[in-house]
Amino acid sequence: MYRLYEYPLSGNCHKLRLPLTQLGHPFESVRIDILNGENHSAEFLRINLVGNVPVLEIGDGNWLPESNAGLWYLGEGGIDLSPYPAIRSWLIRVGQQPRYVPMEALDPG
Ligand SMILES: N[C@@H](CCC(=O)N[C@@H](CS)C(=O)NCC(=O)O)C(=O)O
Repeated sequence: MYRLYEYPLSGNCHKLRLPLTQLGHPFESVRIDILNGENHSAEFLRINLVGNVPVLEIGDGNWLPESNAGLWYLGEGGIDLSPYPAIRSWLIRVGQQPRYVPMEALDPG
C-alpha cells in the first residue's frame, strides 16, 4: 500500500491526496507536522533530504519526493487508470511540469 507523508494544510500534498482519494486507491497517510519542524527530523530527512512534503512511498524502500513526480508516477501506472484515460493523461501532463503553471496553460484547447 502506498504511504503519503503529508501535512493536511499543504496544497502540494493535496495534489496527491486528491487523485488517491477520488479514485479510491488505498493509501496510508503519515502526518508530518511541518509547522513544528517534524520535516527536519533525522528520520524524515532520511526519506527526503530536502525536508519537504509530500513524499509518496511506493514500496520496496522507494520514496518519491515532489508532488509532480508523484502525479506523473500515478499517471504512468501507479494506479490502474485504464477506465479513465483523460485522468491518466492529465496526471502525466501536470506531472511533467517543472513547477507551478496556471491551469489555463495546460488546457488542450
Ligand atoms: N516542489 C515541491 C514543493 C513542496 C513544498 O514546498 N512543500 C512544503 C509544504 S506545501 C513544505 O514541505 N514546507 C516545509 C518547509 O519548507 O519547511 C513539491 O511540489 O512537492
